[in-house]
Amino acid sequence: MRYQHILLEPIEAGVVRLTINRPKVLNALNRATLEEIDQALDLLEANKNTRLLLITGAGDKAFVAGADIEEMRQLNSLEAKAFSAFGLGVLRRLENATFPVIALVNGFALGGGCELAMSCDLILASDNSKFGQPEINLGIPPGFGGSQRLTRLVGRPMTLELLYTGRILGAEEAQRFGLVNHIFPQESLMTKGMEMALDIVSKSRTSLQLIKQLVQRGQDLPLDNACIMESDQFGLSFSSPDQTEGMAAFLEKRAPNFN
Ligand code: DAK
Repeated sequence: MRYQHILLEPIEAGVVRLTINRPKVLNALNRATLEEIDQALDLLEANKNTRLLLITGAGDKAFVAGADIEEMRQLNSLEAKAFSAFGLGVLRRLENATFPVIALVNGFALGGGCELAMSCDLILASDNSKFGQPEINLGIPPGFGGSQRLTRLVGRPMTLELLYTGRILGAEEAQRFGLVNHIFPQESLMTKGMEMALDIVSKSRTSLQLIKQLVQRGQDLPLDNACIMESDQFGLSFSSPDQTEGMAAFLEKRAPNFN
């Protein structure tokens, strides 16, 4: 598959890296880039060997500096709604992917870039990274789920402050608010991301899938229903070879060997 705006590279052990590759415009997301991400997800979902996806931005300045303002400015109302719906759908696919997704945020993650990062399961950030939803300065609200995902991640008062002011957060502040899992020096972000990816893919694949579903779907359910879902998935896991292997390995005092 040939892409113009992204790079899709298998690294090792089923870990794949997707790089948004428009460094001249700080990796801004135009429609064609979102379409390529969507196509890449088709490919990754169809490939049984995909174990984990890393998403990052080309260059050392930006993860993604937002939706492409040059392209977006020309949209009429209906086109803007369609663009927003398409972007939301692509980001939702990351949240519902059958494999873990980690954002390696290596610079600006603004607007659609912050929304893209928030759709990933974990965010590892470089020490020079910056997060924010500055759409207010363009005379629009967020369009790829920022108002909703930010509220779920950092709470209502901080979301409203960030959306009202367009204030940009440094990596440490973003971590304090619960947006970022870990911060690394920019030059070691990829290595650290890969270390974490390899650790995760060494675990039970079935359990990873169940955990992702539980957390993603459960957060929007009433607690009782979410706990029933957990109980169902817990029960289901007892018909998986990974449960047999994991518990046998513990009792035999050896490391589990999950296939
Ligand atoms: N779109 C297009 N081009 C961009 C861009 C963007 N988001 N961000 C940067 N660029 C381009 C710049 O225009 C510049 O191009 P040239 O002038 O070289 O041709 C090049 O990238 C380098 O940027 P700067 O020269 O500005 O670099 P600086 O270091 O001076 O500044 C910056 C970096 C990140 C602070 C600055 O570029 C900046 O403020 N960028 C825009 C950040 C931003 O506002 N992001 C949010 C975008 S809005 C919706 C759908 C989606 C959305 C909303 C609604 N609906 C359809 C309803 C989502 C919206 C957004 O994401």
